[in-house]
Amino acid sequence: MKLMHVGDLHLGKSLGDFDLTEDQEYLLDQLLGLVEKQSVDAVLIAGDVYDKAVPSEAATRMLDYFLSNLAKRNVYVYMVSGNHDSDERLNYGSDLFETNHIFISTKYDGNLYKQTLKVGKDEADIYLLPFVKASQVRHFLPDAKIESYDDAVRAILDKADIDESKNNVLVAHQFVMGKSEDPELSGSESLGTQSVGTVEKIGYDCFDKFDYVALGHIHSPQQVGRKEVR
Ligand SMILES: [Mn+2]
Repeated sequence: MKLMHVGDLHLGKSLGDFDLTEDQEYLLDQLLGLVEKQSVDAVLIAGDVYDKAVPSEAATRMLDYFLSNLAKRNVYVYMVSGNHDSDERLNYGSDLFETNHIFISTKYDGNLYKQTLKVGKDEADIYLLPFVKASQVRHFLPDAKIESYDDAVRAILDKADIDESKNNVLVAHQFVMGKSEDPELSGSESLGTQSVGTVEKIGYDCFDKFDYVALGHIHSPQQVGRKEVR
C-alpha cells in the first residue's frame, strides 16, 4: 500500500496583507496530481489543517475541494487536528465523512482512535492522535502520572494496547525530539513561544511500536531519531 504523508497545510494563511489562497490552491492541485501519478491509497494529514481556529470561507472551500477530490478517487484520508485548529470546526461533518473513507480525530477522549486500512493483501492499523496537552490527557487518565507532554503521549499509547505484530502507523502533531537533538525548525511554525520548553518535548522513542510515524508541527521535512519517525 502507498501512503502520502502531509501536514501543516495552514489553509487560509496570509503573509501580512498578502493572501495565499491562489498559492494554496496550486499546492493542493500538486498534491492531487501526485496522488494520481503515484497511485496513492491513503493520505495522512498530520494537523494544522487550517491556519486559524476560525477558518476563512476560502480555507473551508479549499479543504472541501481537496477532500472531495480524494474521495472521488476513492483515496482514504486520515486527519488529526493541530494546535492551530479548532476541535469542533475541524470535526464538523466527521460522521458523514466516514462514509467516504475520510477519518478525522480532533480531540482525545480517553481512547486512541484506530482504523484498519486494507489494500489488497496489505493491512495496516492507522492510529490518530490529535494535538494534546498534558492537562487534557490527565483528565481522561487520572491514574497515570502525567506532568509533561511526553508522559501524556506515553500514557495514551500504553492505554491503546498496540499490537506489535501488525503494521502500525501513527498520525500525530507534537514537538518530537531525536536522541538528544531537537528537530530543525523552519521558522514559520509559530509555536507560541520563542523556545519550546522541556515540558512540551516528546522523545521519539515513545513511538517504538510504530512502523511509521507521520508527524506534523515542525514545518521542515526531516526524520527524528530514526528514519520511520518523520
Ligand atoms: Mn503548523
